[in-house]
Amino acid sequence: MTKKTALITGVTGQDGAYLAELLLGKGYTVHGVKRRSSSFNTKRVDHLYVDPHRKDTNFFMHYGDLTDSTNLIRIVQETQPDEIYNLAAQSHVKVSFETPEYTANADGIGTLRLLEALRILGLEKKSKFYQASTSELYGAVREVPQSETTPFNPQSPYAVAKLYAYWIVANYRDAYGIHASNGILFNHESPIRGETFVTRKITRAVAAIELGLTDRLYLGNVDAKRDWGHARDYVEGMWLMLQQPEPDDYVLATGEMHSVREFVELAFAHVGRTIRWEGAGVDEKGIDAKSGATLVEIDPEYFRPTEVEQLLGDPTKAKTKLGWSHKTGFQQLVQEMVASDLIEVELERKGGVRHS
Ligand code: NDP
Ligand code: GDR
Repeated sequence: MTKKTALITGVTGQDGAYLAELLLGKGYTVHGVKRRSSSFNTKRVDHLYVDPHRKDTNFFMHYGDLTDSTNLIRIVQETQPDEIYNLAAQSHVKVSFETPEYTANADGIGTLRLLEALRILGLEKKSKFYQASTSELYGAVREVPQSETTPFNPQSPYAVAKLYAYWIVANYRDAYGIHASNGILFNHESPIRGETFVTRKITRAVAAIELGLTDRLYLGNVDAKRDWGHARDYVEGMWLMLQQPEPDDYVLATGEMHSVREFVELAFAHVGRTIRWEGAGVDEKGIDAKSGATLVEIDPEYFRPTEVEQLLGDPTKAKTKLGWSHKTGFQQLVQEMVASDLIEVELERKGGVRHS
């Protein structure tokens, strides 16, 4: 059998790194799109990259940007992928309120640019397409839990941009017969999660507090609830979607929901600390039950103009049709992230703590 070729946009992100590793393990040739940056941005995939002068490498990177059509067309032409995974995005919900136009351009129109590249190059029947859709589409939820048939009600410029991407993928599937699927993924995390997302921000702070590098963690809405899984499990689901004879849309989730508050409590519990909550609203504090020290404070700076209060996925369709289900539970996820950050923060000790 000939080797399959995959193209991953957003290869330098959390999911890109896990997916590249998964596909290389399956014997794929993997091409990743990375953005030009004035500083190094390939930390998550450096371990996969070998000198391109060596003949045995299966992993290649190309400079590119979802806001640049001609460059996307050139990369798709050069790589002739069997599978395209469109993971690139301005993926931070709060940041999307500050950069709404850029977010629409990269996350919404960027998806159209890639689909058009397929059409322009006549690859509609060759290249299967995965779109990184999101549970944020459900926004102010209209039913609990959310499945593939739950109506969307987006609550941020990010979610609205992703709504465009979701529908343009569905439209190009119907109009041009492209094998294009939306993975509607609920939050998934890992030790390489971006440091400004709440889970990683918490586990880094727990490690920094434990190592005496900082004394407290500032958070926004600690009552928000999410369905948190592990990125390692979710990239498996992405791949499975493109192995199906027919394209379709699938929810990937754990079917379990926890609050940010619970995440904080569990993360501190892994270093032997019990959090007691005192006060209310912006004056609420998380206190170390033993020492009485304030470890968590609320900073309204982290509130969003419109918030998504709760998300809970129903992964029944993925289970039935793809044979997919999550393997890593909530406890294990939090434990793995705290353990990893204790090591990482210790290594960074010399350079000080980065606040996200
Ligand atoms: P990350 O933020 O970790 O990674 C995003 C990637 O996109 C990075 O490689 C980033 O490059 C790249 N990127 C950003 N803007 C552009 C651009 N204009 N052109 C090219 N590349 C760009 O996200 P995740 O890995 O967590 O998520 C992957 C995808 O899945 C995203 O589309 C996200 O919106 C979506 N998603 C994520 C979920 C999650 O819980 N993680 C859940 C549901 C959907 P750089 O490294 O240079 O910043
Ligand atoms: P989310 O993830 O918005 O769900 O989007 P994030 O971790 O940013 O927020 C989750 C919830 O925690 C609350 N929160 C805070 N969030 C951040 N970032 N920082 C804080 O200090 C803080 N305090 C409380 C938020 O208000 C929110 O309710 C992620 C991204 O990966 C998207 O790209 C993806 O589409 C969705 O998950 C599914």
